[in-house]
Amino acid sequence: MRIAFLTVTRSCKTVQRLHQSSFSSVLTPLKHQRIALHRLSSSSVSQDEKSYYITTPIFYVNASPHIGHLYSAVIADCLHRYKLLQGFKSKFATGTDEHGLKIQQAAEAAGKDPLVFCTDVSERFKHLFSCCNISHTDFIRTTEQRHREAVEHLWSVLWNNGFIYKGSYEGWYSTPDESFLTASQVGDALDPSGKEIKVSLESGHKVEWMKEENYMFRLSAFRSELLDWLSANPLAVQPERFYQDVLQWLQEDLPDLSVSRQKSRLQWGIPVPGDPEQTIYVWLDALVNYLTVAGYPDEHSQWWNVAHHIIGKDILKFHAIYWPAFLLGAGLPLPQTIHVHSHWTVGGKKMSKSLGNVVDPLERSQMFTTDGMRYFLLRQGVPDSDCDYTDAKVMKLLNAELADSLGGLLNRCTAPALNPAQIYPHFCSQSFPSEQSSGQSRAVAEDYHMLEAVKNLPAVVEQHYDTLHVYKALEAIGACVRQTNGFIQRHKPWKLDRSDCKDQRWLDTIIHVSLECLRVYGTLLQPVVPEISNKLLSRLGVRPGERSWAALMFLPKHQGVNCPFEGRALGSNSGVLFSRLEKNVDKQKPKSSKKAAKEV
Ligand code: ME8
Repeated sequence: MRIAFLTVTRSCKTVQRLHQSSFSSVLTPLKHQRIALHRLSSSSVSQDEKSYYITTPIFYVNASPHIGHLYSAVIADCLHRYKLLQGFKSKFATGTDEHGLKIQQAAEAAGKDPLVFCTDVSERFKHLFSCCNISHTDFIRTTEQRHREAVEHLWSVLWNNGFIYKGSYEGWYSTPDESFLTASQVGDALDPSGKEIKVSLESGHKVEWMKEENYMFRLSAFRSELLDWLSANPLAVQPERFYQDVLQWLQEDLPDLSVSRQKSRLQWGIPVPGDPEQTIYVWLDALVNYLTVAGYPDEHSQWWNVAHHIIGKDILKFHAIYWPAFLLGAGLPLPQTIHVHSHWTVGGKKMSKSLGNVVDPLERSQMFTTDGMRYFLLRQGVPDSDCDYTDAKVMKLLNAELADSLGGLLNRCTAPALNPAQIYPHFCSQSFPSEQSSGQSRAVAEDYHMLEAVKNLPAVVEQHYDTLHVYKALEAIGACVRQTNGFIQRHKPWKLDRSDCKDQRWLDTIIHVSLECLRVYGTLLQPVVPEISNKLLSRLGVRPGERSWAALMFLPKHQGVNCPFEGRALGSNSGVLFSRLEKNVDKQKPKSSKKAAKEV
């Protein structure tokens, strides 16, 4: 790659909006200014610690959404709902990435006007997200005017700060990745017709040689600041293995980055302010979406200071190197966390149209229910490593954990045979004293272990939700659900003699404790399966204002505190919690839970 430095004077439309003087090459004072700003941003987090801003990547509109896209959205939605339950003010943004060569070519191939083409696919993403209860507070499209203004503004700040210069780029470009590559990132391959081609070693996509005059960003100037940022913030990129990847990349060549294309090649994008012959590089354009939603260039700090990105591993370099460098160049704070997740494969292979193995998330949500699909993705998806999708796995998991285990537990506690009055029964401290003792106690050591596990569960789940190891949170909840089922199984309340008042008190106590467990599970599961949790909590008679994290005190009677639910009527029965799925699931009628049918 060869970079020529040319001197350019130009006018910028948005420059007048800035109250900053223009720097050209004064990197050292700027570095201090930027680090000071970053410190300021870190300290301002504590001033406004009850705000949280979550983003997903904005998705390309060259093809319909697949389960990978839904996965990112579901992770973000789970985090957003969790923060709201904790009392945060949470902003949650997703959207579509609509500019660039890839979209221009896709619209051309479809014979459509690019904006019409983008609107059509963007609507498919919106529809999917609304069907899957993705509760985003903003859906951004990069073709919107508010975004164009934000991009133009950021460009002008970078220009004024001396980080963009006019030069020329010669090197490899991958249109499917919209990415520039160095020689070491490119390898040889054969296309389907046997022709020799060059491909990106990372994505496997075909690359082309390009040589163009365009604008360059001084990425090379930011290596040490990026390293400083990472070493001062070891949790900035999570999980750890991806943090290590970024550190590794920063040891390698970090050439300046081309940030525009000639208009003759790329028309579908935002023109460079003051130079309509150049179009802004789609990744610079796309990354700014996070600022646009935060309100940039107007007041944006309330949200921008508490930004957390969720991304797939494929776009880590753009988010953990280019994006922080752009932000540092513009004197803006860096994101708090970049949460990275791995990929879904299908049949052990990358999803692709040519292999015909793309899984349609809308169709699967209809087959397995929205909550079923959400639960599967979050229960089976592991951020650190790729996971393989099959319909059989979905059915097996949902039947075992939602229909049998959780649904079975609810059925047992609410079945008229055990709970004829349909209430949250009274707890008897003699039958189940807070300390394990002999006397009239009917509880055994395992029962106390279960109580301990459920009491600690909110803290365990909180820690896993915070680090987005949702599968571990669900694993912990699942283990407790099994323990509660074991508790009922052990004491067989259906065998108790209800004409004996001691037996009746013990029966009520078993049901009370089990309902208390279910209340905790229902509350903790809200971010993952909002509909099932709502059904569960409503059936228990837990009111909307009683479902927050703050209301999670488990078994208050054991702590000498009054239980507000005791004696309260259960909510109405609106059917099984989760219907068992059968083979040919879409053709089957729902069936009730196995355990419920067998044991109660
Ligand atoms: O890269 N498994 O958009 P994109 C899990 N527009 N997640 C997957 C996945 C898979 N197999 N495939 C995709 C772009 N994803 C840019 C982003 S952001 C400023 C611009 C998810 O449509 C994952 O989050 O190719 C990945 O990073 C994203 O979709 C890429 O979506």
